[in-house]
Parts: sequence; structure tokens; C-alpha cells
Amino acid sequence: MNRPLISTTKTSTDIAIVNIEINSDRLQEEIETLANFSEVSAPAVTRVLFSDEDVAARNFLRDRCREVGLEIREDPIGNMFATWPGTDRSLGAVGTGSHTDAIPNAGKYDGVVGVLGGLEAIRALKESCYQPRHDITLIPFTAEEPTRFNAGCLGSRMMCGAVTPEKALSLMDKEGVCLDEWRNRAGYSGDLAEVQCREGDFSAFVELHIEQGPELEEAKEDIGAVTAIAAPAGYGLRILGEGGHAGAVLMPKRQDAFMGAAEIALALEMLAKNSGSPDTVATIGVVEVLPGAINGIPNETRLEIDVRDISLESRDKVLEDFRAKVTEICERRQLRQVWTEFNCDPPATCAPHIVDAVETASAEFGLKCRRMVSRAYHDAVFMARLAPTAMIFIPCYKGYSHRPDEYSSPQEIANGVKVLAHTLKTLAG
Ligand code: HGY
Ligand code: MN
Ligand code: MN
Repeated sequence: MNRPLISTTKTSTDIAIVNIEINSDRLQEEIETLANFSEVSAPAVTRVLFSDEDVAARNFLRDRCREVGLEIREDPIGNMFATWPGTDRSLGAVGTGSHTDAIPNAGKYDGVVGVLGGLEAIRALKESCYQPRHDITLIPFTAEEPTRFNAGCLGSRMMCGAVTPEKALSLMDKEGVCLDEWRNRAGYSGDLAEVQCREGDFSAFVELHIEQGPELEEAKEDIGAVTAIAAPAGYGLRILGEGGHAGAVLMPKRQDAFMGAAEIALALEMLAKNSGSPDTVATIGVVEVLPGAINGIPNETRLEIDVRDISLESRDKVLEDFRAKVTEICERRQLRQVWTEFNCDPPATCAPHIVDAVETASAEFGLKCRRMVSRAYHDAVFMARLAPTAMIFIPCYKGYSHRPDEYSSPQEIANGVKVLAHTLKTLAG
């Protein structure tokens, strides 16, 4: 049972928490404003790395952080660091944040709740006259989504050294435009080596995010204290065969690159379903068939493959079996296979003391909290390599995400923000 809304000011619905006010109306207004920076019309949101819409969103965010009096720094890849100085600046910062980029035709809450909610948590703490010992830094990370370069969490990967400046500079989008060109267009330059953080820069990191799954809503619980984050693996796979005339080449003579890819796709689904782990998921979200003519036998099919599991072992077993299956299908059909690895990361384990702090904060506000895993990946996966890290989940409608009808209510979001504010206060001393 949530605490009743306590409205202490005439103009907005406030949720007072432990003598701190979350201004839910202000936060909702900002979420709606940010959603307008989109390549497509509402309710869908498309905001791809370094696009005009992404740059407009960054400008909006920078202004809102400045209005709160936060110190703003942006690194050469576009990660933003909006800092509330602590009384002892020699201590590692307590970080919070998420992302504002969005895949095509997504919703308006994925990532945004953690960025604007993080800003609201800082404002609420400031307005309560609390003064942290550690710096508290809000980080809108660059490119959490893989849309532009097939590299998810690019900003946080570079911060923890999981992607080198050389590797980053080699990235190119589907139109052949390289990372440097895109970041310069967005107003970023400088030595990418400066992106990597030093040991001790952060003492903790906690990310607020919508669950992107149905568990909390189905269990009628308010908060998820995340204990582990799934291990993502992403690959490009080109299947190469022989093209030809759709009418003239008889079936026994064909080396059809699409039919082979279709058999490979179904084999992947079968392996994921029969992996023995309920957490194994496999997706082929991008398929390109060449030459792309109704009467031309495909000579090439390009697949983009995403395989995940909370258990590294079961994920890697599925990948191993899948490679073997691809080889068997290609040999039988006289096709060739060309792989590109986009990423293959270990899962992240959340810091027990921060998970405890999330549970304590939830109890403080009379919110129901459950420990759970994250099946989506997040920047927290890479921040966990820099500092003790955890995540706070809030429910979202039917678990929908990466689609225009993604939704979390103002109350659900405010619950998450107040638990975040309380957790930041615990971590920042
Ligand atoms: O794909 C993911 O898990 C994240 O939403 N980028
Ligand atoms: Mn996402
Ligand atoms: Mn996200």
C-alpha cells in the first residue's frame, strides 16, 4: 500500500518523502517534453545516437541540469556528467543515470525514467536542504542503444575500458559514416582516451529503469531491487550463396542464401527454447535479403543476432551449439558464413549493500519490493566494472518496452524516484 499523495503546495501534486518532496508534475512535464524530440510522431519515439533529435534532447537536458546548479562536464564521446558537489570532493562520486537515446518506434520511458528521474531525485534532495558528503553525479550515457553502430552501451563501455578508442574510431554506420564524423556533427571532439574513468572516480552507481518485463505488474509490487543483469551477446551473420533467375534455376540446383538463413533462424529458436535455462532468449531483429528482387534468388542474407541469458554458461553453450548448426546447414546447402561479433559480455552482479539500501528505502515508504534479475542490459552492466552497482526497477504496463505503448504511471515513476533519492542519500553520506 503506497503512502497517500501529500500535496503541500497549491500548484502541483507532491509526494512528500521523509521531509523531501518529489514534484511529480514537474517530472511528467519533462518526460513529455523530451518525448517530443523524436524522428516519428507520438506516441512512438525514435531518437538515434547523434541525430538532430538526440542533440536537441541533450541540449534540453543540459539546460535542466544547469537550472539546478549542477556542474556540467561532457566527455569526447558525449557522456554527460552533471555533478552536485559533495562536502568532501576527494571521495568517489555516487553516480546515477541512464540513457535518452531510443530505438526506432520505441516508447518514452526506457532510459528516460532513469535520467529525468535521477534529476528529480537530486532536486528533491537539494530542496530538502540535505548536503551529501560524496559528489552525486547524474550521467546521461551516450548510445545505450545499439541502433547506430551495433554497439550498445558505447559510452559506458568506453568509460570502463571495455571498448578502446581505436575500436570506437573504427565504428561505421550502415551508410558508411564513421563515429568521428557523427560525434563531430553533434559537437563532440577531443581525445577518446579521456573517456576512460580512473579507479576511484565512482564509489557507487545506481540506475532507475522501467522493468521492461511483466513480473512486478503481475505480482502487484512497486519496486524491483535488481540483483543481476543479463549477459548480452550480439552478432552479424552473412549467409552467402548463389543468385540466379527465380524461374530458370530448378530447386536441386539452388544455393539459396535466404532459405538457408531461414533454416538457421529456426534452429536458433529451437536451441534457445531447449537450452534448459528459462532465461535464455534469442532474437534475430534485423534481416536483409540481397539482391532484394521478387524474381532473383537471394545470393546473400544478412542477419543480426541477439542471444542472452543470466547464466554465462548456458548462453555460451547455446552460442556454441548454434555455430555448429550453422556450419552443418551451410555445408549441406553449399553456402558460406561470415560472422562479425558486435559484443559478447559477461553478466553483471549487483552490489549486495546497494540492493539492501534499495530494499530499506522501499520499506521506508511502505512500498512492496522484490529482488529480481534484469533480462535487458543497461549501462549498469559496465558501471559495475567501475564501482559497486545496482538497479531500481519500476513496473511498466504489461511489461511492454521498445514499442510506442510502453507506459509507467506518474505514481509508479514517483515511487521509483523517491526510492532512488533515499538510496542516493544512503550512499552519499
Ligand atoms: O537491448 C537492451 O536490453 C537494452 O534495452 N538496450
Ligand atoms: Mn532499450
Ligand atoms: Mn534502457
